[in-house]
Amino acid sequence: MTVDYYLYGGDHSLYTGKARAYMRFKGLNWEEVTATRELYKSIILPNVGAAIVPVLATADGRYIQDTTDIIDYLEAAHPAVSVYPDTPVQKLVALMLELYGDEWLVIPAMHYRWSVLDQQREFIFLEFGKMSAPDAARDEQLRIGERTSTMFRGSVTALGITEQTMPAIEQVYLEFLDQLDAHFSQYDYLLGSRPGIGDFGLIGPLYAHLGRDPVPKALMQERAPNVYAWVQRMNNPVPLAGDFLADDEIPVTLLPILRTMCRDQLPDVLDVIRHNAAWLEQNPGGNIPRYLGMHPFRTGSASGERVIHSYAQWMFQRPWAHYHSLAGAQRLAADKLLQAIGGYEALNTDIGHWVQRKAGQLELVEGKR
Ligand SMILES: N[C@@H](CCC(=O)N[C@@H](CS)C(=O)NCC(=O)O)C(=O)O
Repeated sequence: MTVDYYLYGGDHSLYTGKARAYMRFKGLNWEEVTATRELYKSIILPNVGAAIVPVLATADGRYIQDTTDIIDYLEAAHPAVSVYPDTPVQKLVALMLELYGDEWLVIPAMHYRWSVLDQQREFIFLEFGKMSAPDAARDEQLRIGERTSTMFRGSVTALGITEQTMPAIEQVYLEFLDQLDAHFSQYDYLLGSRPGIGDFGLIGPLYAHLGRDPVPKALMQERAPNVYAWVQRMNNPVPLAGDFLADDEIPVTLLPILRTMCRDQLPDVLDVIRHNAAWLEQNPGGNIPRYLGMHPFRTGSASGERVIHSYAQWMFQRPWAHYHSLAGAQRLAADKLLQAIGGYEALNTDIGHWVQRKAGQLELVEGKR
């Protein structure tokens, strides 16, 4: 291995964009490898237990899936210039925004890829085709892309994207773009001049889909040029540069974004936790299925049904555990922020059944806090 790490992924893959931006910022000695059909068979499936990207391969033969685990593994190996703020409230906000990017902004990302497919069909199918079969002819790639994207295309309804919810999904996304644009007109990154874990969470949906697919990219360039400029900075960072704001400051420009997250996403996550707990009580010691049916959700003024994604609990446990590790003045500062954004109750909800990831599979299992 001439490099320290390989990252198997793809240009149009949401989560590859998160890991890529992180690895560039850390200035690591690594290479990105397109996850072709052959690599899915020979490397990804046998080592990860599922057909999923991105996957990090290390020089000592480890394969790590899940961008959060990839980032935490690399942070431990390369601690200089951490992407985790070390002050209490900034760390809480960064972890919450990672959760928002990873698990909620997937909704507008998938909407603006698949609901407007008639306006960007060739681009999208070609992207999928090029990844599976980089050496095939263009027509063949289009055919392959149409086939290999079927699962993603078909997941739109499960994500809650329907004729009823689409107007609200768009409205909430446009408000988000305006709010984030106002923020990035003043700051290079979410919490200062250094990208943190929250920025890496947001870049997933905001690059591969919303900042790259033709229709939403044009929308972002037109409506939120400062967000588009941040997408470019995230993809071409000055490695290891910058600082988080002094004195644990949270820019007020982030508050409306955090409020929307608490209003829309946190009720969904708390319900996921209830479903995971009920499942574990019925199936002690089992592997929690990735999807546990459908449940009601709300976004903006719309309500609908979406899949119960058991994994969301694992992501939520990160800000939750951080918050519950705080005491004294630090806890009070976090409480003040949570009260201001409507997240106090959610972060103070007890988690009866802790979950954890297990190597070689995507299904969570019950774990110890
Ligand atoms: N939480 C995972 C999500 C990865 C993920 O969903 N990757 C997509 C492509 S961007 C995929 O391969 N999905 C296939 C699947 O979920 O089965 C991470 O952070 O890596």
